[in-house]
Amino acid sequence: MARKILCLFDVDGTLTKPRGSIERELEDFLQQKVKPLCSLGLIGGSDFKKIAEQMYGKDVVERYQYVFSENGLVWFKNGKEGDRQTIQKHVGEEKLQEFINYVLRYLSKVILPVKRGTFVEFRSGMLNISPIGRSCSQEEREAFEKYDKVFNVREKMIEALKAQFPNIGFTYAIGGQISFDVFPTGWDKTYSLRHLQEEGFDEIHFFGDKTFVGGNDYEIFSDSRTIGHTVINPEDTKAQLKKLFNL
Ligand code: M1P
Repeated sequence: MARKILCLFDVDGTLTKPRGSIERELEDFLQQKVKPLCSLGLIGGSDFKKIAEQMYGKDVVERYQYVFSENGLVWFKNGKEGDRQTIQKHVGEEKLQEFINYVLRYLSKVILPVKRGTFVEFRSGMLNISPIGRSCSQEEREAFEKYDKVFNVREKMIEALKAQFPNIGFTYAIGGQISFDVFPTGWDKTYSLRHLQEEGFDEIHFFGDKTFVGGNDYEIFSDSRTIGHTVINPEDTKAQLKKLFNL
């Protein structure tokens, strides 16, 4: 009997350029060549709105059997939304506010070449914190990424948060160019696997570009329930799929 396989893809850097849209050629390849051979799933740190933008619209939930946004805290199976989890329910308002207030105080002292707006984005299952601010332009985003490689703005901030809140039970993950995600420990991308437990897959292949320790693909990539594949960009994802399925 044929093995029941799921291919689960990270979005940014794996199927698309950072915050970009998937190339039509890759989307056609996945839908026409790969989907007949296995189930397809997406797992992103971003919220659903951003994933839909990058994947040609909200009907992405019809084209991919599983769509996990915010690491699986908000998720869809065959077009239908499953139960959501929220960070405020889990952590409690008081503790959460203490944390957010510290973040804002910390950021008020950070000097950067440019600073824009939306420094804390509140999502269902996580906070996304951006020292430059999420409303920066594409050019400013790329400049910040370069600046951060030299000055480690995000890493230093994460260290400060860990020191200030040693027992809060949060995990910090740098998944993109201008921000980092903060979520309760265990709510990394492996959170999505609990929704797949009863689905009876023989193999779950995970493809991601940030599979190194500290990257937001690391936990799911190294989990014993998945077969992990490290990719360097969307072209590499396609090449590795061709090899896996002899296409
Ligand atoms: O999917 C990777 C990351 O993409 C965005 O990061 P940034 O805006 O820093 O490039 C964010 O949506 C982030 O939450 C996500 O982990």
